[in-house]
Amino acid sequence: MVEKYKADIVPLNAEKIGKKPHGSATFEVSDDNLIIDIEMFDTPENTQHWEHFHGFPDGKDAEIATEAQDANKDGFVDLPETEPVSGTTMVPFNDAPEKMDIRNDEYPVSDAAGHFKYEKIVPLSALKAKFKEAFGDDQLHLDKRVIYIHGVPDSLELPSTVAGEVGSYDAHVTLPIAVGKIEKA
Ligand SMILES: [Cu+2]
Repeated sequence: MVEKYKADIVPLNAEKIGKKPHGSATFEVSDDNLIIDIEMFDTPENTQHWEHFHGFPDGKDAEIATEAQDANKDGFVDLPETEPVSGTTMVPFNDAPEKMDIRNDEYPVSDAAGHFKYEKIVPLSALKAKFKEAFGDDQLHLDKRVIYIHGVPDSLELPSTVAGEVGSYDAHVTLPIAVGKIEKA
């Protein structure tokens, strides 16, 4: 049996970054694999874009962040500000999602037009084992998750009120630029 999920991905922080990143994602879950397809348009060009699904380990339904989540009113919705509605970073869409290694440089890079396409076949049992290790649940619950696309160039000036530093990566890497609710297709 194959379960299918999809997400329409809409811009976040568009006014501040001067781009309106948008796109779509599909997820196909079979017995053995999770097949992921993500395509994005109009992202900041020539930039690596972190992308993940975010959610709540306790099973609460995650929602997409909007301007309303700009708690400190600095004009930016940064990564920490998404957490009350979207939960925490869970699974990366990078070279090896099943490793659940969030902090690396193995995410897609947009071309000169701001386009990128990400396709990955993930071994589901490995991912579920790792997911259980991290969150105590061996089910991904994709229909309770949201997908985030992050990343603006270092050259974009961010006020010091924009948070989101993760290890050695600063808020440019983690700034959310687009988000979509994952739903059963
Ligand atoms: Cu993320």
